[in-house]
Amino acid sequence: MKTLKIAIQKSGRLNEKSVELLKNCGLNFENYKSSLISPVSNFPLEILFLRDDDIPEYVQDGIADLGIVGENVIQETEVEVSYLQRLGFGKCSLKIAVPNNNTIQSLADLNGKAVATTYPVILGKFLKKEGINADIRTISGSVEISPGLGLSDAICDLVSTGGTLKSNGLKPFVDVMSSEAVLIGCKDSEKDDLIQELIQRIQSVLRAKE
Ligand code: PRT
Ligand code: ZN
Repeated sequence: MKTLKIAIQKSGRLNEKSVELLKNCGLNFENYKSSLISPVSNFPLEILFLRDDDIPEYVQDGIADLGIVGENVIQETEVEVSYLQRLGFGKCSLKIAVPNNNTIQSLADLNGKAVATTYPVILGKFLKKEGINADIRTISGSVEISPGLGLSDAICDLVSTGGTLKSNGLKPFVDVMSSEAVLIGCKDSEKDDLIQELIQRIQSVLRAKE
C-alpha cells in the first residue's frame, strides 16, 4: 500500500501547532526533535520535519505529497502547489513599516527610498502593482534594526502582535499581505483517496474548534 508524506516545520512558530493538529487527527507518531522522518503507526503516512522555506518546493516536486506552511513562504518561493485547507494558526501580516519620526506618509513617498526585507519577491510584486519605484534591500534577518542603522528608510516584515515594531521605534504603514498556515498539496492531489481522508479528518478537527 502507498505511504503518503507530509512535510511540516521542524522547529519554529508553526511546529507545535502542526504536530498538535496531526495528533488531534488521531495520528500516532513519535515527535523526536532529532529525527527528520517519523512514521505514523496507524495511517499510511510519514512526517518529514523540514525548514519551512524548503516545504513548498518539496511539495511542488512531489518529494512530499502534502505540506503545512505559511502562505507568505509559498508566495515568496513562487511554487505551483494547490491550497487544500486554511488552518487558522500562524496568523500574521506582511507590512511595510517606517520609523515613528519619518516623513513618509503615503505610498508615493516610498519612491526612491530603500526598503529592507526578507520578502523581496512579494514586496517587488506589490510595489510594481502600486507603481512605486523603491530600492529593495534583501537581508536575511533582523530587518527591524535596519532603519536605525541607516541601512534603509523603511522595512517590510511579518507582524503579529506589533511588539517588535514598537520596540524598534517603527510604525506599520501599509499591509502587503495577510498570511496563515495552510495545507498544500501537489497538483491533482485532491483526487487521491488517502489525501481526501486526511483532509476530512483535519476539517473535523478544525470544525470542533470553532
Ligand atoms: O527555521 P525555519 O526556517 O523553519 O523557521 P523561520 O525562522 O523561517 O520561521 P518562523 O518559525 O519564525 O516562522 C514560521 C512562520 O510563522 C512564518 O513563515 C509565518 O508564516 C508565521 N508567523 C506568524 C510569523 C510570525 N507570526 C511572526 N511574528 N513569522 C515570523 N514572525 C516574526 C517577524 O518576522 C518579526 O521578527 O516575529 C516578529 C514580529 O512579531 P511581533 O509579535 O512582535 O509582531
Ligand atoms: Zn524559514
